Amino acid sequence: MEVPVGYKNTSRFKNSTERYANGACSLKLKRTECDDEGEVCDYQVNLPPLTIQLPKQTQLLTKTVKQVKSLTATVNKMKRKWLEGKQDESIRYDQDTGSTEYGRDGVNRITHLEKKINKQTSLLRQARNQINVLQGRLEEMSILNMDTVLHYINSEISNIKSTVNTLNNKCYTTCAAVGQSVVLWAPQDCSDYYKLGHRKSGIYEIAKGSNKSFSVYCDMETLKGGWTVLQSRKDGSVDFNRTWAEYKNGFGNLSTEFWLGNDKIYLLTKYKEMVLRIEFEDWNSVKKYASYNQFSIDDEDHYYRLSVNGYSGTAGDALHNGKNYNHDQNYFTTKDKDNDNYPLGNCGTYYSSGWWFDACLSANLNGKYYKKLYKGIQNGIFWGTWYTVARETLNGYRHSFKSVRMLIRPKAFEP
Ligand SMILES: [Ca+2]
Repeated sequence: MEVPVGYKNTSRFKNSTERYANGACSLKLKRTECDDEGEVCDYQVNLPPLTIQLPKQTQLLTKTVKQVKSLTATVNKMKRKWLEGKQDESIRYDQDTGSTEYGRDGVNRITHLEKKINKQTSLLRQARNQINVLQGRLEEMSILNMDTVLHYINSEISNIKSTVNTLNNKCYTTCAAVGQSVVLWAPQDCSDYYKLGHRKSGIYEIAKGSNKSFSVYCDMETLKGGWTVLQSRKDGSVDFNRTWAEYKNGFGNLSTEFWLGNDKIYLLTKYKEMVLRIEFEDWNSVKKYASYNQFSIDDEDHYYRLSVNGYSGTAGDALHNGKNYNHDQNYFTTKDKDNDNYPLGNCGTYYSSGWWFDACLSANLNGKYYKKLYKGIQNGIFWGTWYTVARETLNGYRHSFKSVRMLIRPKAFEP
C-alpha cells in the first residue's frame, strides 16, 4: 500500500524547488495549446511550491506504512513458503501413508518379489513332489525286482525239493530191498541199474543230459549184465528199411526188434567210454560174438559218424575188413540220406538199410531179415567175416542170421 504525498508528476516539484531556491516564486496562468485562436481553450495554473505542516504522528504513519509493506512482503514470502511446504508435506504425507509414487513402487517391488518367491516355492514344491514320485517308483521297481527274484528262487527251490523227494522215494523203495545206501542220481544206462541191484533183464528208464529220459532194454544176464541194448533182430517183425528221421529217433519194439535211435546212441556214448558187443546166432544155431573195447558215434551234425576199435571175439572184425571195406569213421546213410563212399548210388537204398556204409559194405546188421536162405542182392543181415554168410551156396543162395544184437556198457564197469 502506497500513500500519495503529492501529484504524480513529482519531477516537476523538484524543478520548482530549485527555482524556489533561486528566489523566483510566482503564480503563472498558461493557456493550453489550442489550434484556433478564436476558440475557447483550457488554461493551466502553475502554483509555487506548497509546504504543508503535518503533525508529528505523520512520521509514525510513514514508519507504519513501511512496516506494513515489510509485513506484506513477509506474509507473501510465508505464503510462498507455505505453498511450497504444503507440496512437500503432501509428498511426506503420501510417503507416510504409502500412497506416493515412490511408496507404490516399493510396494510393487515387494509384491513382485513376493510373487517371485511364491512362484519359486511353487516350483520347488512341484520338483519335490516329482522327486517323491520318482523315488516311489524306484522303490516300487526295486521291490518288484526283488519279488521277481525271490519268486524265481522259491520256484527253483520247490522244483529241487520235488525232484529230491521223488528220487528219495524211488531210492528208498529200491534200495531198501537190497539194503544199499540211498543214491540221489538218475541212472545213465543199464550198468547204473545193475549198481542199484537190478538183475532182471527188461525195459528201464534212463536219463541223459538235461530233461531227457528214455526207455531202454537192459540185458542183466550176458556176462553178468549191465548191458544197454542198441539193436535187436530176432524174428523179422520189424522193417529196418527206414528213413533218416526214423533211425535218428529210433523205431521198433524194445521187447522184440528195434533200433534204439542214433540220437540216444550218441548220448549214451558221449559221457562214458563204452565197449560194444555184437552177438550173432545163425540158422544153424551157431553163436559167435564180436567185441570192441571202444565205441561211440558223433551227433547228427556229423552224420553220426562211427568210431569203433579194439576188436576181440569169434565172429571176426567185419567193421574193419582190411583191404576191402572199413566202416570205422564212416557216416550214417539211409535210403533218403546218402553219406556213403559209393559215388554211383546210395548203399542204404541198395542194401535196404541204414548203416555206416563205406562203398558199400562188409557188415550190415540192419539188412533185411531173411529166414534161413535168400537169393539175389546181398541185402540180408550181413557180417563179412562170417564164413557161411559171406559166400553164396552153389545154388546161388545166401545165408543170413537168426538173431543179432548190439549191446554196450561202460568200459570201466565191473559187475
Ligand atoms: Ca553214395
